[in-house]
Amino acid sequence: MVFKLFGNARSRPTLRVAHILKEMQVPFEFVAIDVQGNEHKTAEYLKKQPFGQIPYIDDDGFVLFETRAICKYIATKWRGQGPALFPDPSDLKATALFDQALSIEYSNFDNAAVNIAVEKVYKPKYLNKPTDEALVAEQVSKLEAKLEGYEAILSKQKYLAGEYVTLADLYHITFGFYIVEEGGLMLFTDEAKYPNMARWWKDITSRPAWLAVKGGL
Ligand SMILES: N[C@@H](CCC(=O)N[C@@H](CS)C(=O)NCC(=O)O)C(=O)O
Repeated sequence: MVFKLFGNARSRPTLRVAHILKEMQVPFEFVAIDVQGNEHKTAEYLKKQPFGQIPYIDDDGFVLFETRAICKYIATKWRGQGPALFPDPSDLKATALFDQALSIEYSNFDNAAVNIAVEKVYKPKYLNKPTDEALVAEQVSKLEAKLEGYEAILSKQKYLAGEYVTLADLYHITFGFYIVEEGGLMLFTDEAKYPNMARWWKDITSRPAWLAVKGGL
């Protein structure tokens, strides 16, 4: 049975999974969930995703939610078909550095990036609600306080876990893209301030697999 991705055609978490499917060259069927009609809050849907969020996947009856877990599953199952997006698990130190990079994204980037994306893009564009500029300023300074750390790492190596791109780098695209391309904020694309982060951002966002899905499914 074909791999199914249930979500929304323009939702960033859905596109995170679609991106990794493209990276790993996995054919899939996209199944649209009626988010406007609250399909993701129905009893039927909650059996698949108990938190009422999109996306989830069904791989021949195997149901999984949480995008980071889904992406790791895809990158593991089809390892060898596409780029190796995480180190060989038998390499203890490379795996530890990969876990560190994953934690960097989740601890230092995700929360502020989601909040900025919601305020700058999601509310005005999709909910017809005004942006809370004070909240944006607070979240931007929270994120900016972390960018020197990124710059320090990326001045010594090409990617967050070392010399090869991993899932940890690619997870940043999900909400980083909203901030930069739709929200119009420079932050980590400012070449004068963060030359290595800007170089890294350009690299990860020009991958053909991302370009294939970034406009939606
Ligand atoms: N941690 C989840 C986050 C998914 C997520 O934020 N989904 C949003 C769509 S952009 C959602 O379903 N929001 C509806 C809600 O939380 O009620 C993941 O990575 O899968």
